[in-house]
Amino acid sequence: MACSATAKFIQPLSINSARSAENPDSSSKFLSASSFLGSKSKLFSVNKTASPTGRRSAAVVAVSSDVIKGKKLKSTSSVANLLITKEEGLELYEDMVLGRAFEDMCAQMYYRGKMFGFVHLYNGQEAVSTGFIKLLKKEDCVVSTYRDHVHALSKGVPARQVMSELFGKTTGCCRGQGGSMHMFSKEHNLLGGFAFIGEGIPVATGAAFTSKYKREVLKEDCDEVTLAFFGDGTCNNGQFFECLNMAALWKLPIVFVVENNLWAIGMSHLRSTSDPQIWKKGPAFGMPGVHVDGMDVLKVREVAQEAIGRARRGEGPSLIECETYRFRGHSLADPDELRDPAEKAHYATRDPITALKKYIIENKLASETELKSIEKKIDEEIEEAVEFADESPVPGRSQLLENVFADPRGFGIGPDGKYRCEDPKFTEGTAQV
Ligand SMILES: Cc1ncc(C[n+]2csc(CCOP(=O)(O)OP(=O)(O)O)c2C)c(N)n1
Ligand SMILES: [Mg+2]
Repeated sequence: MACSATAKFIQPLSINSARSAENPDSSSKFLSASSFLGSKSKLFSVNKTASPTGRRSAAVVAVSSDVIKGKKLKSTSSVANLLITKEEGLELYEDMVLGRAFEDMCAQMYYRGKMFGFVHLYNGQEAVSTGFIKLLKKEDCVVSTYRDHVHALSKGVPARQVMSELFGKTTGCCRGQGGSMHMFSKEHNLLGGFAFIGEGIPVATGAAFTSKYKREVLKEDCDEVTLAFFGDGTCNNGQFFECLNMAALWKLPIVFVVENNLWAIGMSHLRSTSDPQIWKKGPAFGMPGVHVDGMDVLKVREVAQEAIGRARRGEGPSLIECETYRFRGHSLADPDELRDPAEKAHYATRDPITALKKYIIENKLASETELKSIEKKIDEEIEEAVEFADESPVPGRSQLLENVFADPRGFGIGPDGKYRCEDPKFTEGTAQV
């Protein structure tokens, strides 16, 4: 039978030591015991038909930061993987609070008319950005989507530069020419911000190819890794499959990070894809596929550590499906009337920031007061970012044609050597070329 052949092909993966090789069924236990996954039952019924043997979960890597509390793990290497120090805990907390506070401020500024075009916020998904990006080196690359502000912040682009970009000001990270969906910073190796879905995946694959080429052909000392972030809806797009193929074929140092927030605008993930378990597409191309609770930054971090390490060691790509949820509408223009209030309420109880805070306090990594002082510091940083953006100048008209033509002479620049757009009559009627 075709389905059992498929089940046979999907082999257990070596990406994560927490998935027990001694107990191959532990992954299915993890899934069924999990209080997570609002979509769990539906996902399961879909897969019962696809794989009646139940072997479909063989490649799921079950990771659990819960075990940290009990410290009951026998393998010391796994324990070492799971533990976070106070400094690490506070770094994760600060980054997630920064992402959340920044996005909340964006909503305010958008409704006050300070930003233009579509603005897509990241609230609820912070554990994914933080869990992955805080493990990177500056030289590593990140490729994002239109929901990109928080990836930029996690990668170290200063909040004032991101806010200024959103305000369309010259002090923004793209000098005001990109806006919300096109964050880019050469200095931080943030390669965008892409408005077309799936558009960033080939760019990320190319960046990973560059690293491999530098290392293997040019013999440079280069172990850089690229992270490609994209959504569940994007996984139905051809570029996703083409890039998985190339990445596996050439063993590229890349991690494909799917932020499965269960929705693509108003289209449910379960209604739009033949097999909702996206992680399974990894093994189909010969790379590890992992499903992780994307509302738990420690679990995400653990999986990320393995995948990034694997890429850095030259062992090839991984596909990580982080199941998460966005707490706001698709964009700030979306009234968010399609999603079931019960589903929203379910995920609201799983707020990744509240969960980390609880973990930090319960494990005595830091006190409530210490966390409050981080929140206060972030609030000040965001206020300062808004002031900075507000006071920054708008780009000059001549900037309109920069980065549009390799040589703007003949179009943007007239015979007198001046930018045509500087002529006050430039926008009256059709400019003569
Ligand atoms: C090539 C292309 N087709 C269609 C769109 C319109 N579009 C914008 S967002 C979106 C849904 C993407 O959903 P998902 O990948 O799950 O990301 P999320 O918004 O949930 O983060 C679509 C279809 C687009 N931007 N690009
Ligand atoms: Mg989505």
